Amino acid sequence: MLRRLDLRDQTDGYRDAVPRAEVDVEHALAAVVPICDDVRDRGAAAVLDAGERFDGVRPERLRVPAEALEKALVEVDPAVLDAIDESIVRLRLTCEAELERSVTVDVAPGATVERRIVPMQRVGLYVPGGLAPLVSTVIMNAVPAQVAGVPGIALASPPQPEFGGLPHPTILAACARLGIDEVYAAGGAQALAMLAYGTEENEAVNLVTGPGNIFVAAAKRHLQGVVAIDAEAGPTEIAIVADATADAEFVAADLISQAEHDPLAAAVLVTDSLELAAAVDAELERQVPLARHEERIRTALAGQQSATVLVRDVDQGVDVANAYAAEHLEIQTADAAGVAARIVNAGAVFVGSFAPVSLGDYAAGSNHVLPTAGCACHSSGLSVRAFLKNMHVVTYSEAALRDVGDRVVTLAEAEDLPSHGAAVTARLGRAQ
Ligand code: HSO
Ligand code: ZN
Repeated sequence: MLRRLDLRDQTDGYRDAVPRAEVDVEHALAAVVPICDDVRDRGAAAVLDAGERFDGVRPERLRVPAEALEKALVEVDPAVLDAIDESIVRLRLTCEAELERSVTVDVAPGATVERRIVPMQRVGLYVPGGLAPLVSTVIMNAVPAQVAGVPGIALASPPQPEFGGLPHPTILAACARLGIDEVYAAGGAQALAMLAYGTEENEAVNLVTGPGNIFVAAAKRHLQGVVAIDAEAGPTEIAIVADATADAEFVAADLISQAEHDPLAAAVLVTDSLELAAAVDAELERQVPLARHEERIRTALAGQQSATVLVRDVDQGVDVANAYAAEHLEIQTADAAGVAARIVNAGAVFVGSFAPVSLGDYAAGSNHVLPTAGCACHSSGLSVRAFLKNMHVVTYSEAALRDVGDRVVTLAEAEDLPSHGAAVTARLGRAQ
């Protein structure tokens, strides 16, 4: 099911050799820009019109009424609620530990610079509806925002025809559980534009986060500048570095788990063991027909973005994995922790046989909103940090300014900006 890519003789150039999906965000921009412009110009009506066109339903209002959130909470399966709660608790623990604190530095006597950490004031969280109601994505977006202390959190998710134009009830239940009451029934590019520009029904936000399809990614690219964005998420990816010690059944199950997301999802096995590669193939043949979303999975595994990459040894496997910079990387080798320590490019790393990616998707305590398409070489997954800004707060006494004033004047002169220096001498002159 997986094509083979033999890199055993190759010693460099892995970045170009690894399998990649061709995702043409630029092309999607052509479709997305008029939608965004329409929302900017006509507000809520444009969001509702686009929803009717793309989601097949026109809710009465964009804002989900409080009663609908309460109703979803009561109606959702208690076992789902319990799992949501556990997921929240674990992620919150991680987020609280990651929360950066403000620091004040005494630069000189009477001179301090504080690095003050402040939360974004309003953020928009996007939760796709698409092929699956991603209730876990509500948690992954909302918990870091809440731990960061963001006072205004809005969430948008597509209206669903089978639920009377509301977002999926499990998504609403998760919002209610998290205490998020500003929820909008809006999806795709129109939702992003709604959050970015604001409409008569909603106030604009400063940052939009969350995954989505190619149109959501294109909308993020277009709206960047109007709002900050976390990253342009592409189709999900799993790479597994595995040697002969790996369990083929686990490896195959994990590849299938992410292929289940999307026909464009990428599943990449990197191994130095021909025996393991063959055993994983056999396991895929056995497991894929048993999967509920068999067709989607088959398409993803057969796609050019998926492959078994043969390497000489685990060392080369590490180099290939770092070049690929997978959204999710599993290490299923002897001394998995030692191998994982050498990984520098991945959205998240899952170490050993008992940390499958789907654990991280739901309840590991890690975040599942992660950089895709090789962006893990420069970007990080969603975390509290995305919702925080740091601001230098400068406090100098008169004596402290006097102490360094000459230097300021000298540098201002050197830059031919004497009025800069004059702002200092005005103070020092008068004080004497
Ligand atoms: N693997 C996806 C997230 C997800 N999986 C949500 C299941 N639900 C991207 O990290
Ligand atoms: Zn997943």
